[in-house]
Amino acid sequence: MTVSSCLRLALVLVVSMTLASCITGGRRGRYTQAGIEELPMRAEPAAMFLAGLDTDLDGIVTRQELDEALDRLWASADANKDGSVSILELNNWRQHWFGTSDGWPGQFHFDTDGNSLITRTEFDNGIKAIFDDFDRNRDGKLERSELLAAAPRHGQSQGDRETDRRQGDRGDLRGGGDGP
Ligand SMILES: [Ca+2]
Ligand SMILES: [Ca+2]
Ligand SMILES: [Ca+2]
Repeated sequence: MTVSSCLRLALVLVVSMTLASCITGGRRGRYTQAGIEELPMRAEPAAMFLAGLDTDLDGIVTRQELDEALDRLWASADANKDGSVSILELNNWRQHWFGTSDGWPGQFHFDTDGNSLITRTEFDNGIKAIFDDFDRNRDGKLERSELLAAAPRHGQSQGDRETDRRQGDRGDLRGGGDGP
């Protein structure tokens, strides 16, 4: 075997191994050459929702973009146009915008007086509270980094992680009673 054919064989092996690691590496964490695991990042449903409000596509969601979206968001939530959002309407809206009607933010995030109807004021306040929850540096803008979180570690549920993040960031214990 000549030197050049050895080199070619080595190149083929390296490419094959790289492809195999791409295929089998999955999304479960990747390892650097030093063997350090780099955890994948993920976006919560609420973060995906907020990212979709970046109307000028500059990669940053501003408080102004949020405020300008409120009318359209309300129109999409109050499906029967009776001036309030029922729990059924809310769950349909959450399913559409968040991809799920489970998890945070739930009914009582919006329905703060607990009468099973959400007024426009409650709705707007709930949307703004989602924004504020992610605006970690309180500058009225959401950069992509503020919308990301590390994926849960093995054995930690998404719900555990969301609770951890909110307790860690806000120092509060909010989250009870918001379940489906
Ligand atoms: Ca923007
Ligand atoms: Ca309604
Ligand atoms: Ca911010």
